[in-house]
Amino acid sequence: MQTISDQMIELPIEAFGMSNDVKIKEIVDGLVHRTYLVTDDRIKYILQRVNTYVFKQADQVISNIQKVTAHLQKDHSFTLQVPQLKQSIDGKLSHTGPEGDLWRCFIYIDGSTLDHLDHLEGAKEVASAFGQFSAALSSLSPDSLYYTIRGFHNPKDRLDQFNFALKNGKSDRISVSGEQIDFIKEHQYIADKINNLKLPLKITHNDPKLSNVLFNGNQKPCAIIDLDTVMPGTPLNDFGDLVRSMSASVPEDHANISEVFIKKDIYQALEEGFREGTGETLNLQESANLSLGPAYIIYEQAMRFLTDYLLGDIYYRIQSPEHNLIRSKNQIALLQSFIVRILND
Ligand code: GN1
Ligand code: MG
Repeated sequence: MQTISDQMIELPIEAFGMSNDVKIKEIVDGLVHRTYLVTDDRIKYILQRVNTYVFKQADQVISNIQKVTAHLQKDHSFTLQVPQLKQSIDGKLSHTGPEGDLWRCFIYIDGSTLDHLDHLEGAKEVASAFGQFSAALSSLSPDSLYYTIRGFHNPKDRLDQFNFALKNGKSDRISVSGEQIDFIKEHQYIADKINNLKLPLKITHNDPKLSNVLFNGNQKPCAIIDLDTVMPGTPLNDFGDLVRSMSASVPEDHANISEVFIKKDIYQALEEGFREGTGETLNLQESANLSLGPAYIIYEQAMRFLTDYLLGDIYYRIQSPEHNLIRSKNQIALLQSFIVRILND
């Protein structure tokens, strides 16, 4: 065990066969897990404590990752590097600590994430990489994967959670969020539209944002990471989250909403890249309705942040009491811009 002193988190170094002489650095990124870069005699690993509040069935997450990575590794047309789990000394792909804390360890991929990317060619390459990921997994049956988070991008489930928060949330927070609550109610038609399409289930990444892509020294995508939410879904949602995260003018928690808008040229580059990457695996119905993906995902994210705010910040990590409300207002502004600049254009 090694302890990170300021947080008193014990890292199960020995359980993954590393020496007691490792270097540890916390990677503060992502809103869900705790992530550490561990260097053992110049070999690097990514050690993560899985958030079992978010992922209730962590063994199913590990099982999905194992199936998906094995499938991608066999597919020689998939040119990106594939994350690989390191076995524990017990021969397992995860380790449970004394307090039921669940850990897993990836072999480090030599690459880095980018905070922002706003040149068109880069945006196209990222979208194409996620498209290729989707295309490569089109030959793996969606039935072979677990739903690692129930109803993750299911419009009905998200609306149920929102309505639950309206009934059971903190009354002071409900009263200051009237405008946002009304907006969510008035835009439910977006959720209904995508629901009514009855799109076929396919394997999707479900968190395809810029920070889940590793870039090599030439600034080209070299790996897609964060496979926790790879499960059955629709490619429209993957395209949606790409647009949400990459074509926004500012980060998702930027408080000055007058500066929030969709960059149309980036949107177009993402669309081109995603269509190129998915190729023939995108069917006609998906292709014709592609722009509904971002509309829904931005709407859903506005609703998720607001739901969490009303319930008292139980899901997303926050840095200030109003963080989730700021995020929700930001996503609402982004959706308004998307409707004007893309959907109704
Ligand atoms: C969470 O932890 P991270 O940053 O990869 C969330 C995504 C949201 C995102 C918003 C499992 O992702 O769905 O889009 O925050 N992941 C989960 O920043 O809920
Ligand atoms: Mg994630």
